[in-house]
Amino acid sequence: MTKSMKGFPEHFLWGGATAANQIEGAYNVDGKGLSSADMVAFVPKEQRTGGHAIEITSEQIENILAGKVDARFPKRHGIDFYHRYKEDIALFAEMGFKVFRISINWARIFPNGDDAEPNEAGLQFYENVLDELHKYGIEPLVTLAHYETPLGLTQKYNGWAGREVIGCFAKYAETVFRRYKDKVKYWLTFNEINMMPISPFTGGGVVIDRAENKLQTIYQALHHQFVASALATKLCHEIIPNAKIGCMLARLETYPYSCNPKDILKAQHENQMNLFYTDVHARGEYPKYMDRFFEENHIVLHKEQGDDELLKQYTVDYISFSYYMSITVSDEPEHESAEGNLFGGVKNPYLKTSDWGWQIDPIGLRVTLNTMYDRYQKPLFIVENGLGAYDKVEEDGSIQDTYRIDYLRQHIVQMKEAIRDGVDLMGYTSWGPIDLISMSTSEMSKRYGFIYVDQDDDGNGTLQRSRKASFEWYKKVIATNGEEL
Ligand code: BGP
Repeated sequence: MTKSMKGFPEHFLWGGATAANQIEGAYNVDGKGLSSADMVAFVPKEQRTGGHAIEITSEQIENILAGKVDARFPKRHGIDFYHRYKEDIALFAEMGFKVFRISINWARIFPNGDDAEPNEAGLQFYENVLDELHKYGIEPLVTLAHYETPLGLTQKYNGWAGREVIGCFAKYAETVFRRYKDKVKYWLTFNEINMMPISPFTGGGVVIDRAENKLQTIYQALHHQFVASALATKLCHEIIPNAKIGCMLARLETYPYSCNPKDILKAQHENQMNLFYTDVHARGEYPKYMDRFFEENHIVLHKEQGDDELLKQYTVDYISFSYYMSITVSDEPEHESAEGNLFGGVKNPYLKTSDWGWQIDPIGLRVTLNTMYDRYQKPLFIVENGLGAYDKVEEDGSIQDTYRIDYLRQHIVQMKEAIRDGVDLMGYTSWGPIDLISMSTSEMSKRYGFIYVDQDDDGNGTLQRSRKASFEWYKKVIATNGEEL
């Protein structure tokens, strides 16, 4: 048997992934400032447009701040990880996690985003979490920005649309690199950096309603994030020489609906528009195909001297991505649209969908791993994957989430195949190992966890944690390094 036939590498990083705003709660505790995520109110399903509820206008922000809005903000309360992290980490350790992905909420460290001094209580909180992880030999994987832009930066600079935010971010990054340099080896800069065009407020605290040329604002904000990401990479390597820092993309593997060359071309374009982000991060420059896109959309990026050099010099060490579904596109409008699919496209007749209409496609994960490794030859890390589903608590208190086990099993099988194809895969952190607040809908009932949290969409419940059937299953997967699925 050749080495590549052995399956998962010996030190494969198995674990789970979360984001501060979806788990911590305690949104106004210990000096934390408000962040973009704290402003997202719960919108009932019937009132949502496009399946999600994450955009916001400047007027809404003003009204919320003025207390004129009577709404619930589920991300402000999360699942109270802030006070229960010890219990939760003990459960992750019981499953045998090798790695746990968290994000640092920037507004805990710099409450307004541009304060002169960091907030010690915020720094101490993450230090406690990191120490708790190390107590069990769990390696932290830390995202610097996971949909949490301090609201102060939105008010002052329109979030990442303002170039000033680069400097604020660099200061924040430097602060946490220095503080946690002996505790964190794996870092990520921006979560799903390609969220910016889909939801600029979520992606970068950018309020778009008053922008004259929306695309200009969006791609300018992105340019600022690219530069900030390169700066963070530079700082990380200077401060923590043995650390690895990566980028993070919501990977949207896109298929042509048919062999009609028009469909093929359309799919190729969509794939380019998705891989553009990792092209910049990994190859260190804007790909040529973006020139045409910018020209046709009247976008003129304002770059400052040194920007291009920074991008070129400080490329990422590894590429991480989330993978939930694939997308299918057609040049012919009559094909039924895949409505629930967060990122649109048409219905793929070969795929089943989740309770939320996301098209489940494990083989697409193998395709994506091969595509990305061929393109970049850098190590890959799957930092999100999972099934959002309604769970039922049986009378005896158990939760038989076999559908979740099936979903994860099928994806892990394809990861193994990709490794056999020659892909260098560092690890896998399934999304939401403990139930958390949904990013796109702010629902609690969209559950991903191995661990159930007793809380409903209205915020009622004991917050008590319990193990689902998938808990034992994942524990076995990790213990056998992916051999027993
Ligand atoms: C990714 C985000 C996560 C997350 C996940 C699942 O896009 O990085 O924050 O929540 O999607 O999405 P949802 O919560 O909408 O089901």
